[in-house]
Order: sequence, then C-alpha cells, then structure tokens
Amino acid sequence: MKLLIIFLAITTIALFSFNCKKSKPTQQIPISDAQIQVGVLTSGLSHPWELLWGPDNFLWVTERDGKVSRIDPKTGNLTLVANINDVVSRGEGGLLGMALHPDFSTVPEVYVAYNYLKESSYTEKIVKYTYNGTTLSNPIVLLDNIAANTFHNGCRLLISSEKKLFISTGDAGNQPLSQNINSTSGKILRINLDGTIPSDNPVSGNPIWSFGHRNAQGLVFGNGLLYSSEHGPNTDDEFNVIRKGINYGWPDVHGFCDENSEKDFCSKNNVAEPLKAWTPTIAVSGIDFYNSDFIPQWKNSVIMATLKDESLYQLKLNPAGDAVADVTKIISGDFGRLRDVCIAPDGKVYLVTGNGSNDKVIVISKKL
Ligand SMILES: [Ca+2]
Ligand SMILES: [Ca+2]
Repeated sequence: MKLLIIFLAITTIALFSFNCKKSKPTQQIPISDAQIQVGVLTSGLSHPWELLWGPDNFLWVTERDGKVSRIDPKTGNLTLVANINDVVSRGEGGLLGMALHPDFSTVPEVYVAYNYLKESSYTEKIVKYTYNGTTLSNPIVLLDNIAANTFHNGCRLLISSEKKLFISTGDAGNQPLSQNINSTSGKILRINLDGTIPSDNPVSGNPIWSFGHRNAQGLVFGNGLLYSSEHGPNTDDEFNVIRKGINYGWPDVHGFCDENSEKDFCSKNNVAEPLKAWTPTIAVSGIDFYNSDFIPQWKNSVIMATLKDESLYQLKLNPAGDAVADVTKIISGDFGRLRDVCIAPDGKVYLVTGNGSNDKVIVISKKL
C-alpha cells in the first residue's frame, strides 16, 4: 500500500510515496539542517495513555478503558494482550501508566497503574502481571489504596537501572494531601519491584521519594537525573528534576518561588523550583529522553507531549542536564492532543494522541 507524504519545506510542497501498511498523510518539517517526516503508524485507539518501547522491540500501549496491546513498529499491526476487567474509567481515570521489567526476556513482568472500585470507593493501585507470550496473567498487587478521582490521578510508571519502580501520583483533587507525607497522593513514589519499600527511601518504611506535586504525568531518566512534567492549575505547568526527599511546593507554590506569598514557604520548606514553567499552561504530559545520533540536533533533549497545546516540544538541556537551554516545537496542531511520547533505540520518535476517539500512533523519522 502507499503512504502519501506531504513534504513541507519552507515554500516547497512535494508529494511522493513509499511502501507502508496504511495510506496516511505525513509532513516534513525543517529542523535546523535536518528534516523530519511524520506519519501515522496505526489508528483506531481510544484514549491511549502509555506508549513505551519494549525490550521485545515492540511498542506497548495502554488504553484508559483497560486494554494493553503490542504494536509491531514495522507494520502498525496491533495485538491485544490484556483487557483488565476491574479497570473503571471515569473522567481522566482508568488504566494509566505501564512499565516493563528491564530484563524482560528472562523476567517478562508488566507493571501497570489503574483506577478501580474498592468497596465502591474509586481507588488507584499498582499491579504486576506476567506476560506469557500471548496474554497477561498472575496479577500481584504491589501498592493499593492510592486516592483516585475523576481527575489528577497521575500516573506514570518508570523502572530505574537499579530496578526501583517510580510512580507519579496526583493530588486526586484533595490539595493538602500533596504536603502530607502520610498520604501517597501528590507524590513521586519509589518501591521495589516486589512492592516492598527500599531501605534507602527518604522516610523509613514510606514509599514517598518526593512530595508537593499536583499531577505529574511525565517521568524519564537522563543524564543520571530523574525528570518529570507536571500539570499546573491555571498557571505554571512545570518541568522538574526530581530529587530524593525534596518538596516541590504544591499547593503552596506554583512554578517558581516568585510571589511574595510563596517566598516564605519556599525558604522554610526548601522547595525545589522547576527548570521551566509555562504560563499560560500547555498541559504537559508524557516525556522521553533523546540521546540518539539519528537526529543529532535533538541529542541531550527531553521530548515532551502536550495536550492543550497539541504540540511536541524539544527541551534542549545544558550539558549537565540541570537547565533547559532552549525550547522548540517539533510538531504543532497536526494531530490534536498528544498524550505520550516514546523514543525507540534507533532514534525514531513515537507519539500517541489523546483525543478520545480514533486516536493514533504517530512516528517521527528523518527524511531519507
Ligand atoms: Ca512545583
Ligand atoms: Ca510562582
């Protein structure tokens, strides 16, 4: 089949085609001296939430209504591996973040976060499944009783190289919980892959790694640092570096410690300011770290999907990775809301849209 490509390069528009599974429009957008091409790998999804590159060289995707699927990146063919039957999707809630075990070929474990009804109370839990080559089985609950709501449920999962599971949780609409270290809401949590609490967490026996978060929906490692994106209220979406035991301010501080009402709280509570904040808000969502030679201009950048702004952002970092040196929009407005981004080992960038119906997996590659 043919894939129609619309090539936009300053004033030149050209049409050509190459072999691909589905016929979809694509664009090429000048990025410095490189050019990218953008195509649709597959479509027909409903509220996809997590998109990640599996150690099996397939894309893995969650959909909010409870589906987990694998997608062949060569063909776009999608195979359902689970439809988790106790997922309850309400508003922004449902099946959210997912992570695969780093040694997936020998330890085929799949970690998911989702909302369900626990004795009629809307709740979030973290569950580990085993993939048997066809489907997910043997669910084991690692963490339960996380407050859920129709909005602000987080939840991104990320496994570190030392095999700790990081979990972003939202404030579930109850803002004071973010400053309460006895609550798992409004936090970045860190647990072992068996659900136990690591002995080197900031508070003994407590899964909290950092606190004072509103609703972080992006987590990624790069430069030896943990980065997060976090939705602000009507101001101050944030891009943060997450450090052990640190307070990130919500709900007392929005973005930087720049208002008189914030300065006192910041100094008394050692609040970490974001590397970058956006007002008006753009609704920052999934992030991934680009360090491939495939598109050299993007090396040492965090690539970030946004919902309200409908754009994919490049956050070029300084060499130490502790400051944003430059912000560039890679694509904007072509596909609606963008929920998550995933960078393949070959340097191609994959996105999922978050429009709610006929959602798409987008692939960004380099002009051949
Ligand atoms: Ca903050
Ligand atoms: Ca502020």
